[in-house]
Amino acid sequence: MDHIDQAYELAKERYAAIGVDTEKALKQMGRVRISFNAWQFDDVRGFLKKNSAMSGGILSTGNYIGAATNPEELRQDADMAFSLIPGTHKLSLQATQVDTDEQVDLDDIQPHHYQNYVDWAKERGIGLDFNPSCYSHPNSERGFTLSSSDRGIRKFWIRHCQCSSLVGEHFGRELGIQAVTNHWICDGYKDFPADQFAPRERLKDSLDEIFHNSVNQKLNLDTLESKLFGIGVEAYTVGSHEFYMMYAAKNGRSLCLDAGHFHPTEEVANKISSVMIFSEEMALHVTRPMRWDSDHVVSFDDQTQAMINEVVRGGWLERVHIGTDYFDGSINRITACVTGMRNTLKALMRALLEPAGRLRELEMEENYSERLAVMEELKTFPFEAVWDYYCQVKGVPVGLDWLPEVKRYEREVLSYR
Ligand code: RNT
Ligand code: ZN
Repeated sequence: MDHIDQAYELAKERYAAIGVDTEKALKQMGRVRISFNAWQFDDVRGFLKKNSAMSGGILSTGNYIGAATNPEELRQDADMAFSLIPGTHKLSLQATQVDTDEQVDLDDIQPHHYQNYVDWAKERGIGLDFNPSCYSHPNSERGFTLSSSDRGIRKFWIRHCQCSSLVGEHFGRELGIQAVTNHWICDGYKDFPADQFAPRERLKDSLDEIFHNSVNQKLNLDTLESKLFGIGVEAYTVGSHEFYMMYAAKNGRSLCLDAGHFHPTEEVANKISSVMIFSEEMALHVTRPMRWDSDHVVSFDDQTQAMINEVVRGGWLERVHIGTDYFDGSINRITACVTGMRNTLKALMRALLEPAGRLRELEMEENYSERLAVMEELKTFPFEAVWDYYCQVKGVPVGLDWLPEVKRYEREVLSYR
């Protein structure tokens, strides 16, 4: 027995003593797919046109070598990164990451423009998610897309979102893994508006049109992502949390909660149960907001842990679609992917190792003293031995052993781009 097995056996006993079955947790772990945001690999640029300027409040900063400049490079990077992450996951694509020689604009994207990704994913058992890209385009330059006062612009983005859901549906059907198509728009005002109502009314009408002939939600779940503020839209964002919450409730749609899209002291973890009482499914964007919606690489931090804990405690691993959403161009982008994904999975591992039943009993008995004591003690339980063992069983490097692989890839591949 090597030391990883030994450490695992000891940890298994420690957990068994508080009523936690580590073997069961490992099995559950293996069934969960986390959706990685492909836009970490290309700095949210996409492949529609060369050197397009970024607008719409999302911007990846930094100029570390090796950003993916075409779909092949992107898939190569994803292959590299996924080989260092335990389990089989999903890749979430932006509409701008088209893979075609055809001249195509966003209002005319078709499933076949993404077929190479489907073939790639199928071979590997990977799932695919999709995102309309309502930003960095001449039709978003004036700051409004689905809520624009210009009927032509609105129409363009309505068609884009309709096409996007169809691409998602194609992914779901082809891969046999439900896709999530997440709709987010950048619309808003830098300074205080005189009319907060009209843009929201237009957004509502646009959404009604998009979902009029809704795609099969079992194949593709459409989610709506709110936001509080962004660069250039500090005063007013059309698609606010309240707006989408009401829209989703009234129309039977699903929400996506992004950890960076609320007041910095608000806790997204605290919102999940409220949504899940009324909604069959929802999505999460796991990210790290530093002082604002900065989209830093996911850290193994309290906010992430709290969100994942909620999903596990509620028993919603099948109904809450967990995805990452961050972009950092100042470091090796493979390192960014692996670190953020492994951190999300560590949080999942730790959440699955909670003595959930016991904690709930204590709560029912109003024994809050013991609840606190147990929760605090758990923080130093040997979860890491179970995690290491999981990595070993899944055939990926344990601990920091994945770093030399990324260095080699940087030397042999990224440095030639
Ligand atoms: C932006 C949203 C959205 C984007 C991606 C690129 O604030 O979080 O999810 O990050 O669509
Ligand atoms: Zn997001």
